[in-house]
Amino acid sequence: MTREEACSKIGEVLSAYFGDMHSEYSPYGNGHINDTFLVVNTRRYILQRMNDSIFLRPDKMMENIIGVTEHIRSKARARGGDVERASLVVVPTQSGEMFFRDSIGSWWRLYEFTERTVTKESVEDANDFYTCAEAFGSFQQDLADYPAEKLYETIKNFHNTPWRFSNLKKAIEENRAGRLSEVSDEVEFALARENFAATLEKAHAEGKLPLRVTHNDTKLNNILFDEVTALPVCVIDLDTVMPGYSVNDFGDSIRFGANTAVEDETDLSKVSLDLNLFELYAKGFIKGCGGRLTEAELDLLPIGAIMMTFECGIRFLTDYLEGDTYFRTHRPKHNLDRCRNQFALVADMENKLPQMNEIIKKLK
Ligand code: ADP
Ligand code: GN1
Ligand code: MG
Repeated sequence: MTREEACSKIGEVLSAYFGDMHSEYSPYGNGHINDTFLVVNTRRYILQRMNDSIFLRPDKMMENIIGVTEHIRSKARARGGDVERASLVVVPTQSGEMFFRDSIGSWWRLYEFTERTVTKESVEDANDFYTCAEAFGSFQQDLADYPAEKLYETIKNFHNTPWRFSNLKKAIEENRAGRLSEVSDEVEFALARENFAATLEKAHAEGKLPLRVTHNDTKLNNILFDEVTALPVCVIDLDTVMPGYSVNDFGDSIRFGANTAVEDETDLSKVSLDLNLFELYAKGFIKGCGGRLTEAELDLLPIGAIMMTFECGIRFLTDYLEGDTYFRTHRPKHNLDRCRNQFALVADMENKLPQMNEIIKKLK
């Protein structure tokens, strides 16, 4: 089923939530995974079709989200924060369900639109990146006492880089979309880093890197900023909240926000790691984590940045080889462009590893 077909029962969905009330709706945002719509009637909502080829149990995912959002709201209440906007608010259907399954089997959920907020697709003001870091750090902090055993693993092995690596190898062998000959440089780049791919899993196995409840998708556009104060209001996109490594939450933000180019920029001379943004983010994240990061986690922050960039690059390459079935693409070779971009960033980060280490040493 195409995405258009999967979304074809949207009228039925709106009836389940709003009965006969007339609603306007239009596609919204720049997410690569779910189908997001802005719905407007007496107020605004975010309606999403959950991607059930990626999230195999949307019902269990919604249980995670309800647990996590309640937990975050209780933390905001305790510190006298903006409770209403502190986390996503799931809106039930008229019959009281926390999600809706339409007649062709698509899974939907509705959130209140978090008003007076904006999303940023790139760092326009360096201070936004600092406050974003603090927000992702304190998000992790807020969930430090969340019972991890209650969390359903929405995507198995999500940030298990050696597992991602083996998927790439399988995609190379199968060459399902017949594109292998186009990507020999990228394949060579990836295969040369097989040992590196295991660094964090190895540190974890040796007891050096703890599992924590983490966000796992810490892109800048997964934070809502107040449109007046420009301060972060809410961390969104909670689909992948699962046990993970703090350094990956750090790393994924660096990958996306400290790149001097956007994720799919094709002029690779524009791609590089902005060390000033790296330093600002590190400062904010360490502060947001409230002194909880261990010495080993602090030392591995720069590796987390390279790892998330490398992993994302191999995921884009794998998807390209498999015929673009995972990430939403907007043009031919989009996944290949993204892969090249991420690998260029990895190469620059490898050169700048000594400087990244110096920065962390200074901040510890
Ligand atoms: P995806 O998993 O596809 O990335 P997201 O949940 O991140 O989907 O949503 C996509 C975009 O929709 C976000 O980047 C943000 O701009 C917007 N968005 C999502 N939830 C809300 C909300 N509650 N209020 C306002 N905007 C939202
Ligand atoms: C996806 O959903 P979105 O667009 O925030 C992906 C991330 C990738 C990112 C690359 C569930 O994030 O893992 O890092 O694209 N999310 C999922 O931009 O796979
Ligand atoms: Mg998102």
